[in-house]
Amino acid sequence: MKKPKPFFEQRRERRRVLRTGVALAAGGVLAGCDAISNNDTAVQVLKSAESLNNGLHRLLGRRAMAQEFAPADIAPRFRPNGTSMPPGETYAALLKNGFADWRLKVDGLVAQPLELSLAELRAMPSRTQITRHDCVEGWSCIGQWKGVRLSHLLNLAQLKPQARFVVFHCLDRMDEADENTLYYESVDLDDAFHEQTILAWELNGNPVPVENGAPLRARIERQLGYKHAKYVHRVEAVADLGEIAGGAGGYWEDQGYNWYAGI
Ligand SMILES: Nc1nc2c(c(=O)[nH]1)N[C@H]1C(S)=C(S)[C@@H](COP(=O)(O)O)O[C@H]1N2
Ligand SMILES: [Mo]
Repeated sequence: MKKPKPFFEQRRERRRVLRTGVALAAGGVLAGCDAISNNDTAVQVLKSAESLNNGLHRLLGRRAMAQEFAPADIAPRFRPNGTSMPPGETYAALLKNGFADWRLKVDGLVAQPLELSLAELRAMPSRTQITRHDCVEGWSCIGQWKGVRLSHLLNLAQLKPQARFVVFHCLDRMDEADENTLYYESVDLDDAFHEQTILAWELNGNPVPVENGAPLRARIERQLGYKHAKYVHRVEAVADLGEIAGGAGGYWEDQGYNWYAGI
């Protein structure tokens, strides 16, 4: 059996844990949450701070991190799937001038709607992560993504209390002949505020290629591939999903896929 640690050492350790918990609670930061989830004291501290920080409440839900990989694991080419070039004039025009006229809207149930250029998004604090993408069709691919945390945008826009989901509206039509088949996706606030949920503008050190969702695509690392909306141009906060398109919360969900595709 292991010898118990002297009392002063235990106390020092406990103080350190408490401090970490308080810092996390104050900042609403999730880094290292995996490590603290096993610690009752830290979890207690986090819980007591809920009333102070509403955003943190949601983080206590499904906050475990997806595995991150080393640069050596990055695939030479990130295999594209689904749309690889959105059809139509609108996207062609945006692409032609390097997305200078492109804007991301953040609206719906928010107090402060946002409209942001690519340059403005790039100037925001960013997160870089090397993760594995898992498609339901049975393939995986590892890539490095850089972008703004969705939580950062939602905090700027200030979600209204009724907001329960975040919808990603995309620029690509799935059926070229049918105007009403725009790709879209949605997540709940657990995934929206997850540390690794980002809107990425960079893949493997370069601007996101057209085939992978230029200029901006979602990374929802705890979910299967089809949740990772490409060509995102609008983020909408809603109370329920029933009014949007087929009502199931996403293009593939409207065709029968599961809305919750957690991995
Ligand atoms: N807008 C849009 N997003 C999309 C798709 C799509 O066709 N259009 N395909 C989805 C599927 S099924 C997968 S596996 C991934 C593929 O991303 P990739 O092309 O970067 O590999 O994007 C997802 N997001
Ligand atoms: Mo997929």
